[in-house]
Amino acid sequence: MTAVTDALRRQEIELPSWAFGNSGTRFKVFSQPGVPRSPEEKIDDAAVVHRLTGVAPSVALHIPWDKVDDYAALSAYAKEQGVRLGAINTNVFQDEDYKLGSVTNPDPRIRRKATDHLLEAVDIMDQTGSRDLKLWFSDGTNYPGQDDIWDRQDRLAAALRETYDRLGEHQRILLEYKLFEPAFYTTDVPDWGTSYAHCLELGPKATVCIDTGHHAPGTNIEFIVAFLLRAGRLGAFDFNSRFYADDDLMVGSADPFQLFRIMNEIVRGDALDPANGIAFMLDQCHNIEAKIPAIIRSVMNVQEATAKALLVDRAALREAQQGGDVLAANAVLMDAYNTDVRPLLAELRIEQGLDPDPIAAYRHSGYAEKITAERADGQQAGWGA
Ligand code: PSV
Ligand code: MN
Ligand code: MN
Repeated sequence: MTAVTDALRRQEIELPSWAFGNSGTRFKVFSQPGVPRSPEEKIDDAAVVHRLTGVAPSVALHIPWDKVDDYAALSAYAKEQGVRLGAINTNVFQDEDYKLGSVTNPDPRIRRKATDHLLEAVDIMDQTGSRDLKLWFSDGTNYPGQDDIWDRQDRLAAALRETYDRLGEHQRILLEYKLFEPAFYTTDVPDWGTSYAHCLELGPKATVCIDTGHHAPGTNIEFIVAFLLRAGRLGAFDFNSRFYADDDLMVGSADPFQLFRIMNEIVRGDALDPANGIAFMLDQCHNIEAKIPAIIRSVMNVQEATAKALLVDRAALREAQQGGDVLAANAVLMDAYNTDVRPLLAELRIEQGLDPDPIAAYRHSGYAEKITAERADGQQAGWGA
C-alpha cells in the first residue's frame, strides 16, 4: 500500500488558466460572479485549488489571453502563491486573418504572422521557465476542393520545423490533435497518427498531447495512450469529459471507467511520476457550474481514477493474461475499478495536513464570497472574450 500512497503523493495535475474565466457555447457566454480579471487573479484561484488538494502545483497560460508585460514577474508572483507556471498555449484561432487557417493558410503573410506567434510563445517560455509549448491548430477546410490537403501538410511541417528549431534544450512541443471543429471537412491535425508523424519528423523534443474530448465517439483512447507511451511520444493529456464532441466537461464525470482505463495504461507504462515527463493537464470549461469547486472536483476525479489504477494487482493480471484466462484478467481490473478509494484519499489528505473533503473546505473557506465582493467589475479575456 505504501507504493500506492507514495505515487499518489507525488502526482501532479496542471490547471488551465482559462478554466477560471467566463465561458460558454457558440450560443451564449454566461458570466459568473467573482471571475478573475487578470492573469494574477487566475493564478490566485489556481493556488486555492492547489492549497486544498495538494496535487495541482502548476498553471498553464494561454497567450494572448494571459498577456502581461513581464512574464518573469508573473512567474515570481505564481511562486509567491505556491504554484508555478506550466505549459504555454498558443492562440492562432481568434483573429480575422485566420479565417482560412493559420500556419497552413494559403497566404504566406498570414503563415508568417502565425509562426511568429509560435516563436513569441517560446520567448515567453524562456521568461516563465516553462518546459512545454502546447500547439493546437484550428486549421482545416470546410469544403472539398477548398484547398490542397498535401500543400497544407507541407505548410504545417514548415511552421513546426521553424518552431522546433527555436526550442531551448529543455523545452518541448506538445502537438495536440482534434478530429473536427471549427473546420468541418478536413482538419490539418485531426488525429494522433498525424500528430505522431509530425513529431517523429521533428525530433525527440516533439510529443503528442491527447485531449480526451478530441476523438470520434467510441475511439479507444487507452490504446492510443499505450501506443504512444511505448513509442516514447506521449507528452501530455488535456483531460475533460465528453458525451458528444468537444464538450469540455469535468474529467471523469461522463465516463469514469474510461478515465480509469487511461490511468491504468499510465501506471502500466510507469508514466505517472512527474519525473517521467507526462503532463497531466485539465482543459475544461465550466459554463453552468461554479468554476473553482468544479476544478477541485475534476482534480479529485483524476486522483480517484489514479488510485484505482494503482490498486490493480499487476502480478495477478500478468499471470491471468499469460495463462490466457480472459475472465480472471478482466476480474483483476474490475476489482480495482470497483474499489471505493475515497477513504484512502481522505486519509492521505489528512496525513498531508489537508482537509479530507476539499470541496467542503472550499465552501467553508469564504473564498467564493471574497472574490465575488472584490471582483465586481470584471471579465478577463478568454473563451468569454
Ligand atoms: C479547442 O478545441 C481547445 O479546447 C483545444 O483543446 C485547446 O487545447 C484549447 O482549446 C485551448 O487552446
Ligand atoms: Mn485541449
Ligand atoms: Mn478542445
